[in-house]
Amino acid sequence: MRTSRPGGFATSWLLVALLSVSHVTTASAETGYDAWLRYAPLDPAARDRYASLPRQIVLLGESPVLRTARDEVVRGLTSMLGAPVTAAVTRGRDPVVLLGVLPRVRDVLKDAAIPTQIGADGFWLGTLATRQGAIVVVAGGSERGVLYGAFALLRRIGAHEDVTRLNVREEPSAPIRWINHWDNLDGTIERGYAGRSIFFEGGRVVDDLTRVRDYARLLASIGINALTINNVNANPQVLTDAFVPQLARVADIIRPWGIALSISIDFSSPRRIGGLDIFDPLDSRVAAFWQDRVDAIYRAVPDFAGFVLKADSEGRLGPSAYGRTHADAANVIARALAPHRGVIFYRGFVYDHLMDWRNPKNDRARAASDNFRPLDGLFEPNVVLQIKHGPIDFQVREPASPLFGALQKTNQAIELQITQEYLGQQRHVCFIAPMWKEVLDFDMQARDGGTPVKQLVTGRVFVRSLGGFVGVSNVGRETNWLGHDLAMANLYAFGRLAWNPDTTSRQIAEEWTKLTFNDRPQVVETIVGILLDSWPAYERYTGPLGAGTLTDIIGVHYGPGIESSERNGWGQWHRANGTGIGMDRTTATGTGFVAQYSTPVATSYENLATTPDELLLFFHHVPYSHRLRSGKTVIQHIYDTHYQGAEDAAGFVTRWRTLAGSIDAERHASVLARLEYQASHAIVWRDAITAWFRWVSGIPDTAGRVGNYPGRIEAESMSLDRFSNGAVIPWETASAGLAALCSAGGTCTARHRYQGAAGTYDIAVQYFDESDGTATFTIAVGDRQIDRWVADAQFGSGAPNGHTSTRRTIRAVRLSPGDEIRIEVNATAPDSGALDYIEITPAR
Ligand code: GCV
Repeated sequence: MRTSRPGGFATSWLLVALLSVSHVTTASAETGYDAWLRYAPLDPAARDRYASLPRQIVLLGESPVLRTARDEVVRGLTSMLGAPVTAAVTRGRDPVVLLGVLPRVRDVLKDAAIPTQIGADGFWLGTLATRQGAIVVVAGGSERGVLYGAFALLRRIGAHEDVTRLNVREEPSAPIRWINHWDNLDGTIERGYAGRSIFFEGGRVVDDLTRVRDYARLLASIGINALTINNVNANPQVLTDAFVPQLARVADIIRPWGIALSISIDFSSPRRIGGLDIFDPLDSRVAAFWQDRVDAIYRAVPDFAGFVLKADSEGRLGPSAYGRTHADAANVIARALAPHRGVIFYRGFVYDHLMDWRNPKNDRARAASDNFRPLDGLFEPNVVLQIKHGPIDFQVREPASPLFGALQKTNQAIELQITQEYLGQQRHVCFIAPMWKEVLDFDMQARDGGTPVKQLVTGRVFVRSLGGFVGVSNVGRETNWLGHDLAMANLYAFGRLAWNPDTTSRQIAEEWTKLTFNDRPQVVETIVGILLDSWPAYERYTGPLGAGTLTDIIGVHYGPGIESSERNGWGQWHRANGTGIGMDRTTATGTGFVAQYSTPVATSYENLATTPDELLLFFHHVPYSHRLRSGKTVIQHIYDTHYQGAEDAAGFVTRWRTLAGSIDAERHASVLARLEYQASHAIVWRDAITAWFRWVSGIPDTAGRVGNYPGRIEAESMSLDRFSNGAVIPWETASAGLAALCSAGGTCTARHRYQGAAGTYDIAVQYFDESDGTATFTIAVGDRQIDRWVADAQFGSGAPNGHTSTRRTIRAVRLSPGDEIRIEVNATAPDSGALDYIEITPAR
């Protein structure tokens, strides 16, 4: 503890003038909108611990960011302490919370034990004894630092930590802590799963930017300092004179939160909106175009942060159109930005999506290093290479991209995906921090002495001044931002890891849970437990041993679709065939990808014996009989983990149920609904993958589960009226590959005469909830209707398949031999109201 000498120091402040800033707390339903910034009123016991906390907030200096910091402290303390906290312009006899940038604070508190230096965006929180009592100081290395310090103070109180003896100095790990959005100007979001864009609608920035302001507040609280608001598959209109004033509106809203605006650009803009017939980066007219557009933006947005550019990737035009390099492309724009201190993020996600899949030497994983390693040292100082964390594309498990270790003279930032494109799209809980940590902590051995990815991307290893973290967030207009309340832990984790990548996943999960829900031990233990178990569970029932997420990779990337990755140019191949599975990426016999790592890392991945099991199939093609370290064969591992994963998902429901009454009813119910859905979709994954591998390998499950489903009655074997049997594509996503389709519309009926023992059963109805219409399902036992529901969810597909396969379970149904179970489906075309099976199991 460091406090000032007893007796305190002299102060010339006499007057206390209360400003109008004060906040009144009102109780409201928990919607998730405030996320971790709820500032829930402390219970009386906790409140007593903060009795000595000053109730007056004094701000040194004046600016939008500083005012934001002060107002946030007023708001947070008022709400948590349940007593008025006020902003004062000067200090009187009472203790205060004092906020300001370091030089101002040191000026005022002469002789106090305050650090002499704080890095940019850093802060110091201290408690100092003065003649007026203990004051709390929030000193920032910059105005942003003051804001971050304010949030840090509130976070500590929100988590019920002691603030009576503060002496904490924090600095962010890196200057780049950016969020990207893949929002389109028409209001849609590419890979967004929580409604339409909060930024755009109908080709324009939305009129009401309230949500943007509130989002900026959330981001500021976790240290984010720039926001790219439009899709990397960019619309060139963002650069037009008509659009720039709209950008300025967004910039004005987020600026008080210390967040600078950025946009994604289209490399062919000179031709598409610039009146040129060319976009060659070495053409002087093209350079002039970029300078003109950049200058126009800075006139409207003086603190504009810069651009993000996706070029020569997935059909986007780039420098290859003119035989130029990525450095040529980045540099022409970088030079336009440099006078304004702007930066350009050039995406390392460049690959050929039309690759010849028949060539065993072809490998998408090689692309980033093949493209960019030769250019190291050729980029302007304000270019940052933005590199996805793995060499493919946000799969459930990938090794760290070798490019992190290969660039010594180029700024780099790691791109992490918060939106759960390949991780259950926020319908499944999947806390990604542990996955990110594995990559961040991975030692690339780029030179002696340990070079984990986190130190490479922050610029520490090769002494780069620019570096850091970019997160693809894609929040939408759903009230709780990401659709699933628990998914917000990922946004929070991104910011906390960008601030300090040494923080553990558990620390982040605990902190987030306390702030988002409450700090009752049972609540914290349960939610943290679910969060930490969620990525391993998701991995178990989706993609094994580094083979990738076995989803429909050319579609919506959601449900299972095992062969979709094969025999096409997208390069997400797992090469599963009748005898084995995995990509041979070795130097000796494979694509040579492993050689892109430093020698010690490459040596370990080159050899089967030293490759970790969890990445085995990323690096090697092995027979299904290959034995893992666990002693299990690969095929049995696939069967076992898929059953285990589905059980884990079912366990999340049970665990979450225990929280009834311990957290608010609103979020308890909404998360429960998502977890129940997840548990049922995990069964779809389990069955699809195990059935497919059973078929392709010809090797049975030693536990006898695969292909053997007690209590299951296939729809196509029921007595059908107006239904017709149809093949489901891919076949493994329907039980026995078939479903009963109600394609003609109207009411279709499926009947089954129950012949089992009398008793109480759960009846699961497996059906397909297509996005192209609605279907109403009614189930009856005899003349007793036991359930009715409308299938109108949006899973991004209008066909029966692994995305749309959905389960409804009717619990505790009395059945007697001879009972007729009848399902009626009323479908509106083109929805086919498809039914897969029912499953009758003893009631749980
Ligand atoms: C924005 C993947 C996604 C695309 C995304 C692309 C990218 O391929 O599926 O939707 O495009 O990555 O990161 O550019």
